[in-house]
Amino acid sequence: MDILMTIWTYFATNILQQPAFMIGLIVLIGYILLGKPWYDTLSGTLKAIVGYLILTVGSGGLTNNFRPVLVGLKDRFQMDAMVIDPYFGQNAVTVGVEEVFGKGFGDAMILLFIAFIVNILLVRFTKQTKLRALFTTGNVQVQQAATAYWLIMFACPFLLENRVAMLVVMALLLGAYWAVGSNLTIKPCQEVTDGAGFCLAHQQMFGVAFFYWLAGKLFGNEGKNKDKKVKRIEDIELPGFMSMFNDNMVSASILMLVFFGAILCVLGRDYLIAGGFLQEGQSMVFYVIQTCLYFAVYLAILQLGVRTFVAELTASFQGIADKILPGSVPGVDCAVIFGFGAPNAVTLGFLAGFVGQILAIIVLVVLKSPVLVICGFVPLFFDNATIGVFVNEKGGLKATLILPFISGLCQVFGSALIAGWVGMAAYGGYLGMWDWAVVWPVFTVAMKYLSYAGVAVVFIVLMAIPQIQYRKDKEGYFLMTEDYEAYKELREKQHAAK
Ligand code: ASC
Repeated sequence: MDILMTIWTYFATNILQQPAFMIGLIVLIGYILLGKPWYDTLSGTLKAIVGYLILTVGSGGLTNNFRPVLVGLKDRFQMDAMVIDPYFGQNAVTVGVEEVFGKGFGDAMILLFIAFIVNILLVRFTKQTKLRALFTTGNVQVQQAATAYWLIMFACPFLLENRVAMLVVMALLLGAYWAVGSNLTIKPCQEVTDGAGFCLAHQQMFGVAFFYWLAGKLFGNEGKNKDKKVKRIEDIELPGFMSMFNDNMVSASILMLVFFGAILCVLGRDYLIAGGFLQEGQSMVFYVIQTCLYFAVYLAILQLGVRTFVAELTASFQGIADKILPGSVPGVDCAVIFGFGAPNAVTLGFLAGFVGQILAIIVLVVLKSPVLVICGFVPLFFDNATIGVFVNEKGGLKATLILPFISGLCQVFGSALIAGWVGMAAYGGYLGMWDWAVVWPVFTVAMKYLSYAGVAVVFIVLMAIPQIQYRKDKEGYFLMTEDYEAYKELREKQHAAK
C-alpha cells in the first residue's frame, strides 16, 4: 500500500498537477495507440509539452504582472478584505483547515486520485452516463480539491468521524463535477473553434455553458429572433482613427493603459516604491506604460502556446478516443480558447467583468458587509475573458459587454457570501472563480440543510444534466465530437426543415 501511495504521489506531483506533462503523456499514449512511428510520437509529445509550457509563460506572466497591482489596492486603502483568487483560496485552506476542522490536508491527494478515477469511469461508461470529457488540468484540480474539502466538511460534519465515507462522498461529487462541467462546454467549444475537438476543464465551466446559452437567448438569433443579424466583434470594422481598435494588440494596449494605468496612478508612486515595484528615481510614466503593455505581450505568448500544442493534442487524442475511452474529448485550460474566437473579446470581456467586480465591491462597502472582497487577477481575467469569447460567438458585442459584467457581480457577491458563511474569509482568501462563487455555494447549501439527502440530490442533479443534454439532441450529441463536419450538415438540414 505504501509503495502504491509513493508511486501515486510521485505521479500526481510531477505529472497530474503539471498539465504540461499531463498533456505530454496523453499525446504520447495517443500516438502510441495510433501506431505512429517513434519519431512522430516523440516530436508530437515534445511539441505538446513545449506548447503548453509557452501557454504557462503567458498565463503566469499575466498573473504575476497584474495580481500585485490589484492586491495592492487592499493595502493602499487599508481594507480588511479577502482576496478572491485560487492561490489565496488554496492558501486559506492550507492554513485554516486544521484549526477549523481539526483535520490536516494530507487526504487531499487521495481525494484527487479517487476523483480522477471517478471522472475516467464516468467517461468510460459514456453509453450510460452520456459523459464525454476528461479533465487534464491538474493545477486547478488541486485548488478545487482544497476548496471542496473545506466546503464538504463544513456542510457535512457527520462525515468527519468516518474518513472513508468522507473521501468517497468528496470524490464522487468532485469527479462528477469535473466530468459534467467539462462535458457542458463541449458544444460551445466546438462551435467557437469550428470543431477543434477539445473542451474546457477549468473553473467556470457551468458559467460558460450558462452565459453561452443566455447570450443565444438574449442577444442571438435563436427561436423568435432567427432573422436577426448578430454583430460579432470581428464583424465590426471601425472607421477613421477608431480603426486602430480593430487590431487586437493595439486595442488591448490602449484599454489597459486607461484602466490599469488609472489603478497604478491611484496606488501612487510612494506605494509602488515601497512595494518594490518601482525603483527610486525610475520614471513613473514609463513604468506604467511598460506594465500595461505587458498585457498584450503575454496574450501574444499565450496564443503562440495554444497554437503549438492544440493540434498535437487533438490529433493524438484520437488514439485514446478510439481505443480506451470511446468518443471522449480532452478538457483543457480555459486560456486555450484565447487562441480561437475574437481576440478583442478577450480584452473586452475582462474589462466588463472588472467593472462588474468593482461595482459589487462598492456595494459591499456601502452596505457595510462583514466580508469585504478585493479582486484577484485570475478570476477577473481568466473567467471573464473566457466568457467574453464564448458570448461574443453567440450574441456579439453587446453580449460581450453585458454578460461578463454580470459574471463579475456574481463572482464578488457569491464569494463574499460563501466564504463568510463557511469561515474561509477569515483566512484571507477564497477561490473566487465563477463555478465556485455560484454553483458550489448552491451545492453547499443543499448539503448543509438536507444532510445525506443533500449529497444525493447534488449527485443526482449532476448526473441528470448530461442525460437532459442528450435527450434534447439525440442525433447530434455524440456526432458533434465524432464528426464535426457531419454534425454541421445535420444542423443545416434541421435548420432548413424548420
Ligand atoms: C486558474 C489558475 C491559474 C490560471 C490558469 C489560466 O484558475 O489557478 O493559474 O487559471 O490556469 O491559464
